[in-house]
Amino acid sequence: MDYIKDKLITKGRPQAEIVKRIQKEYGDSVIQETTLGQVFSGMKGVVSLLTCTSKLDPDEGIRFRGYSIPELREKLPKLSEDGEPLPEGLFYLMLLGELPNDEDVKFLSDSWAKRAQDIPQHAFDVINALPKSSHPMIQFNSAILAMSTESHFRRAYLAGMDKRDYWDPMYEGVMDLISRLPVIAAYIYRRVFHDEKYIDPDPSLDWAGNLAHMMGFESEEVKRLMRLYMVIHADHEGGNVSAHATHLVGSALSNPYYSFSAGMNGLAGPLHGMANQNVMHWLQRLMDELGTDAPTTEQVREYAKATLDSGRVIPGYGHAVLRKTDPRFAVQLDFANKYIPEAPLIKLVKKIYDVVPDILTETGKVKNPWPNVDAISGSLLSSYGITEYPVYTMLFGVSRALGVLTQLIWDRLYGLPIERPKSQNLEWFKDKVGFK
Ligand code: AMX
Repeated sequence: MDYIKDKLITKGRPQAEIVKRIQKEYGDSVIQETTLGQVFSGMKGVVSLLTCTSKLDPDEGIRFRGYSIPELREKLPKLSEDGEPLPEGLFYLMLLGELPNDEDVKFLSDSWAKRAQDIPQHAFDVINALPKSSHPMIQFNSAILAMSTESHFRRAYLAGMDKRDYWDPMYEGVMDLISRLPVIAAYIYRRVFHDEKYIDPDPSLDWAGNLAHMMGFESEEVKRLMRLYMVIHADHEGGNVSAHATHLVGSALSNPYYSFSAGMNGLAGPLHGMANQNVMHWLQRLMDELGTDAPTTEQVREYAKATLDSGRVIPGYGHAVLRKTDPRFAVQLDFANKYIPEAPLIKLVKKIYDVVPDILTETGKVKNPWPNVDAISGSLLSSYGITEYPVYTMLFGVSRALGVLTQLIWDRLYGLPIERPKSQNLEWFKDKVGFK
């Protein structure tokens, strides 16, 4: 019996009623004015989405259902005292809005391990049909789309389902999809980088620990890192590209596989999730050009300036919302300082942190000169032996599923309609502001 599902509908029904009532009774209330600048800068700050899983404060960073990352590290269940929180616990928190206990987390670990056993063979065939040289995100997303043949939602919709029940097959599909992503990701990793020497899942392991195991990493240290990585990348409010794309496509009642695939296409962009891979290329080029992994401050400054002068961005720095150092960067730095302070890549990350914010500030246009999550995540993975940069965004994607797919269930619980903002041509904007 899936008691989580029972809890979800018990909490979800009254919330859905509020959504319906607030729209009916307060639908004409003005909540915000929008400037042309906001529209032309990518709708920054325009409140237009209803999201319950997490909230991003520009100065403080992300909170998941009210809990900051340091609080989650303290309050979510772990496997051992010095371990990191289990992503299963974060999923439970985002889904139900309450902290889980050890049994809740164990229930999810077991349930996901079981659901992961039924991946259709054609998902692997689709991966195998692609050249190994194709980016892991191409292989990952192709497999996600291929698995949509299994969609509960699609079947139930075709059979004729009551609107109020949409959340139910959505929940089932989301649980299947989340459970299967680590298997798919590890398969791609072993296919591309380890001569197709695949490793079977171990159903006794937790979700993130199993991912490390299937990738070929058996040490508790790597499993601990994987749990941290999976927790901190899970969600970042509703308006970021991967979350918004998943939500938008889901609003057409596309099944969770189609919806999540849309999100992953967005995550693969260099300004979003692909930044973690690009940071590594940027660091690698720096080390290659200078012939050292310990450059001087002056050398880093020159290298960063040359990047800006050639019209490129410094990957891993800046953010559309954040205006301070990303707490997801800070927690990884804290982890690295605790366990691997002498790792050359970590020392390099710190040197760059000392130098780059000032250089970005000097440009006079970068709104946030501070590091984001991607400035360190690849260096951390690499220092632990996961040295293949192209898989970093895929690992980000496995984690991001937790948040955006939880929200997708809530979208259907809330009964949200198809999304359809208004667009206008340039003439309209010119007229509107009296452009001369
Ligand atoms: N290096 C150089 N220039 C930067 C910069 C950076 N790291 N961050 C911002 N800028 C530039 C912008 O390109 C823009 O230049 P323009 O006016 O000539 O077009 C100007 O500064 C103003 O941009 P902004 O308002 O500060 O940022 P934004 O909201 O438009 O973009 C982001 C945000 C993250 C795309 C941008 O900071 C960036 O490109 N960073 C590098 C890529 C990166 O790390 N992305 C990962 C973000 C986190 C994630 O999603 N995983």
